[in-house]
Formats: sequence, structure tokens, C-alpha cells
Amino acid sequence: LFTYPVDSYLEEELGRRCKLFRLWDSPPEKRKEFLRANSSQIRAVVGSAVVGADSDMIDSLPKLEIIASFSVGLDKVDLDKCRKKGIRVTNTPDVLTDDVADLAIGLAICTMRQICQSDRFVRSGAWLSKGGYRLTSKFSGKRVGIIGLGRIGLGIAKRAEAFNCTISYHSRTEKPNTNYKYYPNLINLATNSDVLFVACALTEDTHHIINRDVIDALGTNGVLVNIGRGSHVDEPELVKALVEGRLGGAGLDVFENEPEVPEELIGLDNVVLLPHVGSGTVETRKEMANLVLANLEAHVQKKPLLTPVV
Ligand code: 8YV
Repeated sequence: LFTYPVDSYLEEELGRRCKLFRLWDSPPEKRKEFLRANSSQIRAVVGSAVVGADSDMIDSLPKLEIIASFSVGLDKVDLDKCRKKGIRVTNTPDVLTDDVADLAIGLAICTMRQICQSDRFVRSGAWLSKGGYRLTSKFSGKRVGIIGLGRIGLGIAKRAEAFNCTISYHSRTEKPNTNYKYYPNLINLATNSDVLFVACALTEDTHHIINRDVIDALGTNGVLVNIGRGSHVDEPELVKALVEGRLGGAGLDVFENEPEVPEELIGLDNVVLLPHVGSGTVETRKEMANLVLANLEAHVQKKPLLTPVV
């Protein structure tokens, strides 16, 4: 069962190798029926960051053996239920780390140097009519804070080091083998950062980890970059802070109710808004698809899974 048409190569390959059910073939109000009608045949679910496998879906598929997600984030999969029912779960780590870390740095620079806004300035003819663009903020050498020092967080740190930034981080526990400064308290990290990157997994603990207090600690010159999940951020609080000028700027690849983006952000010049494209390159999406296929193949051949989570 493929839950969402997220990648045509993966869809083709799944169609070639399996009996493929496409969840989007049935309208949302008929999906329960659709799942019930096909439940005796569905042994695997391929989900993504858009549509995963929630508790109801898992319960409606008694023959389900494996969920292979076309994503590194598994917040849309009920992992506890999978553990209880002995359903295997895989994701797509590593292959997307470079792209997401590249995009994070790109978003920081775009937001601070106002690259997208400057491009709009040229296209609108304002360069001719108004003269040069206003001055922007420097990125090199700034204090970078990273929430979550996993694969992507480390990728961001490594890149930011090349820009002579000082790197600090917050996570549940201090990481061995890094010289980056650890802040057990997120408010302290935000107070001591010019740019704060969200790069942790979305869990109950990290839901709305960016709240009003963190935003205010980052402050009027601070920039928030979110390449994690929209729900890491209390979005109404972020919007308020940006509108009221309590936060310097934000580079956002993810939103709480994608594809909806808060209307108030559209007119702001201190934000850069992207449509969840962190892993969205031809190269990486193909590697992600191949990893999903390889995990499914390993499962049916009773070999060790390549990237098991459960
Ligand atoms: C994808 C993602 O955009 O890996 C993740 O967690 O959010 C992204 O790689 C997504 O799975 C495709 O919808």
C-alpha cells in the first residue's frame, strides 16, 4: 500500500515488483472501506512525511508485516503500535543528510542576506526605480545553535564551521566526541545564538519545542531556521513574534498544516518560505526510493533490514 504519490520512480518500481494499492485512488471518505476490502492482501505500507501509518490504519491491516517510510522522520507512523504488534519499520536516513543540511545553511543565508527578497526586488523593476537594495545581515562568523545533533544536525554544524561560525547545541543528552558547546537548557542556547536551527526528530517531547520563551530568547536580531517539522514550532507564536518584530527573521521549509502557510507570513520580508523541499533533489529522492525498495526486498527475503527502526 503506497499512501501518497510522493515519487513517480518509486511508484513505478513498486508497481513492477508488487501488487500495488494506491491509497489516493480512493477518496478520503472511502479509505476505511478501501482498506477493509483489501486488508487480506496488504503486507507492506510505503508511507512518507505526507501520509504515514496511524493507529487506525495499522489496526485495519491484520496482515501488515512492514512499514517502509520514504522519509527519515517517522512522526506519521505509530511506532509504539508497531512495536506492540511486531510490525517492522524502516526509514531513509543518511542518503538525505547532505541535501537537508545544505538547504538549512541555504535558508539561513537566504534569510539573513535576503537573497529571495533581493531577487524579487530586481524582477519588480525596483532596482531601476528605487536604487540599491537595503543592507542585510552577515552570516559568516555568527553564533549558530542547533537543536538535535543527529546526522542532519552534525551536517549543519560541519557546514557552519566552514563559515567560521561558533557552534552550540541542545539535545536530550550531551554528545560524546564533539567539541561543540552543549546547552542542556534550550532558552540558554537561544539566548546565546544568532541563528537557531531545528534539526531534531518530532516526538511528544519536541512538539512546540520552539515556544514564545525560546523565540523571545533568540530575540530581535535572531533568526530561526526550521528544516525539521512544522509542529516543532508553536506557529501562531512565531507568526506573532515576526509580525511584532520580536524575532529578527525565519527560514522555514516546514509548516504546521502543510501545504497551508500562515497568511501573515506572505507579506513579510524577513522570512523565506519553502514548500518542504529539504530532500527534494533528483539524486537524493532516487536514493531514498532505492532504500525503500531494498528494505522491502530484504524483508521478503528474510534478510536483515538495511535501515530498521523497529
Ligand atoms: C520528504 C522528509 O520530503 O525525510 C523526511 O522526514 O520530510 C522528507 O524527506 C518526505 O518524506 C517526502 O514527502
